Amino acid sequence: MSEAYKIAKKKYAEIGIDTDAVIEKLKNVSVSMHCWQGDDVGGFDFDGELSGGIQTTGNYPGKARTPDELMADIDKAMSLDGGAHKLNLHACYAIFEKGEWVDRDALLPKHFEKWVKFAKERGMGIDFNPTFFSHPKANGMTLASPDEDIRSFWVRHGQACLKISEYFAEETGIPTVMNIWIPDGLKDCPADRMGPRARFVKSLDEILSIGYDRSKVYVTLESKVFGIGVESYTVGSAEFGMGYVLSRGIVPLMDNGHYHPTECVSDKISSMLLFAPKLALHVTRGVRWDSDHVVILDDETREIAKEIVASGRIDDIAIALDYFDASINRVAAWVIGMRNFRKALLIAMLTPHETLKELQDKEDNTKRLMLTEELKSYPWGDVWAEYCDRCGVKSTSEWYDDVVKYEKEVLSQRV
Ligand code: RNT
Ligand code: ZN
Repeated sequence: MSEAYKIAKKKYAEIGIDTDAVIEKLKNVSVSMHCWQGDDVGGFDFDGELSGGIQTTGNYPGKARTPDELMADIDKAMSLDGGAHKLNLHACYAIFEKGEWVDRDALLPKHFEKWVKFAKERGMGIDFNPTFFSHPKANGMTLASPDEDIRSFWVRHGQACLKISEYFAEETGIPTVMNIWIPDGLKDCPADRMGPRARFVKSLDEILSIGYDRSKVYVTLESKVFGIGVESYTVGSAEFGMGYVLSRGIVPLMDNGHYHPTECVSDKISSMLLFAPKLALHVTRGVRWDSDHVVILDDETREIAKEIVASGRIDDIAIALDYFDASINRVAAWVIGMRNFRKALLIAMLTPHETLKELQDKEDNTKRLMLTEELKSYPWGDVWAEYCDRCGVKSTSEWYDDVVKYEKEVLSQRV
């Protein structure tokens, strides 16, 4: 235990915070790591461009090209972020035997056997996402399509994914979050806004109608404000998402890159928690038109973490990361984002929320503001260093040396 930690521990004890207890709590918070940062959302089932209004820019060398490469990169990244993890997969990451291939509406649990083995060996659960983009049938709308062949194809895909999600939960013994996000929308002003949304409701109902074990699979629906090429109208808007999930008893998923720039997910969490028993988050960083930059330790990231912790409902919130940057070392991108969100959670756990709440309720807003600002220079960095130590990971940028070595020995060989 470092001298610096001992001093920090004392300082936090003075405001009623037990840093040892915080460290233990933080270790157990599971962050779902998105496999798609490792290969620019490429997947293994189709060669072709990423579609659906999302885009990965950059061509930093070393992208994972095969399941084995992606698994090795995931291992490397997870080993540099102390604490519990889940693995977040997309359906397009199905692994086929040589010569075998099935379309997305025919995917089976066996196409994910290798992922299950990978997760089980590491004691992790798996989260899952049907892939309603980067596919020949995803050039226009998917679950909201006016073309019945296309719409029903995607409904079958959603149903197949529900069964695969159940398989993940059964195999790992940990519930699976299955997140539905569709890119459906229109570039220009719609003549009919209601029709596609009504079809989306119908499709979602059809997916859920096959029945599934709600204690094992949490189906979430992710809304969005717009995407590239669908600037004027997004079928799965925020109001659509909220209405659907609350009426069907499924779980809302908020991605903080999916709202107008002055809207904050941190302000939405408490409202959602008052009406939904569970909540899921995609933690990301929006920059202008892009919703998927690497998570940094900015004010909104900290505020989201604060709301999660202060709500007292952290166990009801599924935390996942969602970004993809191909312009920097992809493993480092994962690690930077994961460590930043964990730091944000740590800072939130080191905050005397009860004291601050009391001040707010007493309307002593001056003292509340003073204390909030003073806390910003409390020695959370020393607690972070101790946390990393206890998790067996490096606390400073030294972890980066590992990534540089990995780049030299592994990533740079991928040519
Ligand atoms: C897209 C959504 C969605 C995707 C992933 C790949 O805007 O955020 O969550 O990023 O499914
Ligand atoms: Zn997302």
